[in-house]
Amino acid sequence: MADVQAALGGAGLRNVHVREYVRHWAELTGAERIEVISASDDARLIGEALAEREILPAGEGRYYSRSYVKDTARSEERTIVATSNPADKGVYNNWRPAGEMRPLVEERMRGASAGKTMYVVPYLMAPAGSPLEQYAAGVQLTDCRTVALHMIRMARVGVHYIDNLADQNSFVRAVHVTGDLEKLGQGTPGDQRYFVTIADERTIVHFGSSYGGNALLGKIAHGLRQAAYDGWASGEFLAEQFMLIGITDKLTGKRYHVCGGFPSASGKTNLAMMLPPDALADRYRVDFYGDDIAWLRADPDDGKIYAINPEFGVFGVAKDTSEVTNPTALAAVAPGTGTLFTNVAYNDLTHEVWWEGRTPAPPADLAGWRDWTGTLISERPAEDTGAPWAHPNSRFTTTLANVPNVAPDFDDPKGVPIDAIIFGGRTRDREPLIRAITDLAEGVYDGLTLGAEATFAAEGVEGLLRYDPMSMRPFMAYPEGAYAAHWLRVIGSAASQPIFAHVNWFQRDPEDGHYLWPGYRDNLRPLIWLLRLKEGEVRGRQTPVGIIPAKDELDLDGVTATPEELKTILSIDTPRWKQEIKHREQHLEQFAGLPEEIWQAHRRVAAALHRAD
Ligand code: SPV
Ligand code: MN
Repeated sequence: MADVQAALGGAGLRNVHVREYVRHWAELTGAERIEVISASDDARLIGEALAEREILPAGEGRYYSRSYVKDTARSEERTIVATSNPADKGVYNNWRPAGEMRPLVEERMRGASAGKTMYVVPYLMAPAGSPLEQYAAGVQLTDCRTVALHMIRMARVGVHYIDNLADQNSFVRAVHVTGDLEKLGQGTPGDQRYFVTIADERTIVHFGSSYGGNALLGKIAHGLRQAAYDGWASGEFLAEQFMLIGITDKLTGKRYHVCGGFPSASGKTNLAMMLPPDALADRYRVDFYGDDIAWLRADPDDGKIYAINPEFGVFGVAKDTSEVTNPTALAAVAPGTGTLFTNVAYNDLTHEVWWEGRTPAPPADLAGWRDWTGTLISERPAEDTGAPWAHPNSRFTTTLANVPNVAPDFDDPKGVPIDAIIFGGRTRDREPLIRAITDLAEGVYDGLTLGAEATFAAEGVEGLLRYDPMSMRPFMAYPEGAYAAHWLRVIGSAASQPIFAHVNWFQRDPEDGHYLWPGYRDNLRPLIWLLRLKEGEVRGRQTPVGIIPAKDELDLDGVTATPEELKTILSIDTPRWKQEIKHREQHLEQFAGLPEEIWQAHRRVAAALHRAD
């Protein structure tokens, strides 16, 4: 048994509530040693992990790890939000009673860290000094060193974050136990994994994984699920799966900030790290704040909505990251950045890494290359020759400060004032390049009906989108009706309202399927139009589903799209929208207690479409 008090005392951790919490879980999990971690321990932990071959060198100051083959992504089916109030049950939060879940998880965690070190990771999911700091402190316990290394990159980690709390008992208790990964029946009816946020006790208990959102508890479990619940319970803020960028007009000196949600595979990280297209680079600068989470609050002093990125790093999908799609991400994982790669392909001899889309073709010389499972590429069985080298959910983990265009004020505790909130899903039809929405209820309605094409055509009815409200479907922590009401209340309390917009970079030609818009850097153009619309510099064209750019209002200098392509992406397909509105109605009907303002917004849009023929 670990000598808990000696370990905590040695680390200078004085907070008595934290000490009691660590003692309780050390005893329950049977951990052999306790070690308190601060960010300054990184080099030592890296050295130990290299010595144990938990990670491998991947060039100067970069590292590589492989996960267990059945532990490669978040598991939505095994993720639960529990509370003691049955009224907290929503459609997507997978609610279960706290009293039922706690013993189930504890039973699995009991003795499961025997022989291991339990790392105590005190962290803050906010820039220090943020007005939301009281919701940001947490202490993750983990029995996996690689998870501790990831936490140091993804959150602000250090004992002082937890010892100086105004309310010493106000921290999230986040317990992670890996379990015996080979015996957990992942994906079978006997699946042993449980990823539970007991939201009304501010306690997170995750058992049965060491990967991503299942194991790095600051990010998704605290930064989204727990924070969304806290934001609602306190009435103070929203926690959303949003990217956050700054756009500076160098001519006028004005700075704007845009945040927004995108379902997975809809280009959120590429947008967050975007650079301006060459033709606009003299006039505009784009700054990176965050690619995955934003907390939003109304500031009583100036009546604006402010956003922070509570994270300290980026846990980005490696697949398809290249000089063309995202050069800033490549710079952020360059030698010397301390980046951790997981489940990409790795070369034993050269220590290089590679993933699908990194270069048009895989390395020609196969010597030393192994796929994400560790199998030598040259020895893969014939039936596997076409299989990807990297897992599709392989990742890079690097800090925000490594992103070359990180905003100079990314660490500002106050956050940045938000001018626009955007939503966008991958859709081959119906959604134009951009449509702006100036009414709050219509903006929230648009977020609630955000959808993207289902990945597998067989999954759905023709033309039916997979709805992902505000891109929060996997992270919803309380009922959707209350969620919509909370949005209306928080944003509605601001004297100066952000403008909303829906964007779509992925419209295709119905005949040959080619993309009608070049995307990537050129996505800055519709955003600039949106900000100009908000400033009253352009007027756009009103349609039943929002304002779209009038011909000549978009700056298209250097864009290769043809006039026909532009015409399609800047128009509304009314018959398709009439069909869409029926799907939306069914989608919204699932949500009990949806505010009347949202239904009114829906009916206004439906009536406007009906009139447009
Ligand atoms: C996501 O899946 O949306 C992520 C990665 O941001 S994970 O942390 O694994 O949830
Ligand atoms: Mn995410």
